[in-house]
Amino acid sequence: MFNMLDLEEVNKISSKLSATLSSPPAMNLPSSLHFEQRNAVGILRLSRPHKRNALDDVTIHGIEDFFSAAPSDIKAIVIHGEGEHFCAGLDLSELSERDIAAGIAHSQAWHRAFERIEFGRVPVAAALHGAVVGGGLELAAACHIRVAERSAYYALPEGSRGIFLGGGGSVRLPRLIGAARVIDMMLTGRTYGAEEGVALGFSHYVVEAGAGLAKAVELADRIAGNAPMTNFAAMHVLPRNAEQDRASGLVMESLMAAIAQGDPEAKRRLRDFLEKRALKTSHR
Ligand code: 1HE
Repeated sequence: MFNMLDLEEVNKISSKLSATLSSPPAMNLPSSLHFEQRNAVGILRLSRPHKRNALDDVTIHGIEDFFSAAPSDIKAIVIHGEGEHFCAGLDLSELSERDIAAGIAHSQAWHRAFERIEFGRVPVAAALHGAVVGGGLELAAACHIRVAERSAYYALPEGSRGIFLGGGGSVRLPRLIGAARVIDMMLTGRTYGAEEGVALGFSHYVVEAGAGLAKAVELADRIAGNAPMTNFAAMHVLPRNAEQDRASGLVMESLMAAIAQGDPEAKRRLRDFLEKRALKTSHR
């Protein structure tokens, strides 16, 4: 049994413990990445503007680490780039002396990092502007929602540099705009602007210059208010169902629908609707 004094002590320890558990763990990000949290939305900024946010090995590992351990009170993430461009792709200065085995390992490190984005814990929105090229486009393609400012343009300079996609782009980009267009971009260096990009499927939204981050945060905030099971299903089940055979997809859909409906959060929301209560998003 606790006496009065012990109980106070226990309460103090317990509130300290819960404060520790709900505050973001110290993140050891490289200087090329900057993190900030606004309520339930985490904002990750590519912060290497002097190199047009080119992705070096340290940044790729930082992205993998961040998406593997994003604070648990974050329900959606926005990624954007500092300076005039979203991202100039692979840091070409690191490319020079790699042998074949090191080249495969390098590409696989990008795959790991971008898989953490696409199939991680929470949905990710990208705010795009300026160059979204090469590995920068591969990074954008791994996100779930893309908002493009009018300055955004898409290209695959790999073709003219004598190299190939290595960050999952040959798998993800054809699913966005079709293999024939990706082949054209690679072979001819064709560039698409923001308006064409939204029509083709590169982005979901086009906004005015300077409005990309605010729009992406607004969308992320809305996403963060969804029931977690709905976000899980949209991120993990929807894209897999689009790829698997029809019969398996339908079974998976039934299972996911039943799981989502069975979640207490769905039951609460349905009750609120039926009892005509205003929907309160919980951001839990
Ligand atoms: C870089 C990089 C980079 C800029 N790696 N350092 N990606 C590319 O082929 C795109 C290469 N970059 C460009 O075409 C242009 O830089 C931009 C059109 C994006 C921007 O142009 P601009 O005039 O604003 O900048 P800049 O003067 O070209 O570059 C400024 C600095 O950033 C300069 O360094 P500085 O030390 O001389 O000031 C550039 O060298 C540096 N910089 N982009 C290294 N990419 C997993 S496989 C993925 C394969 C790929 O991504 S291939 C595509 C690579």
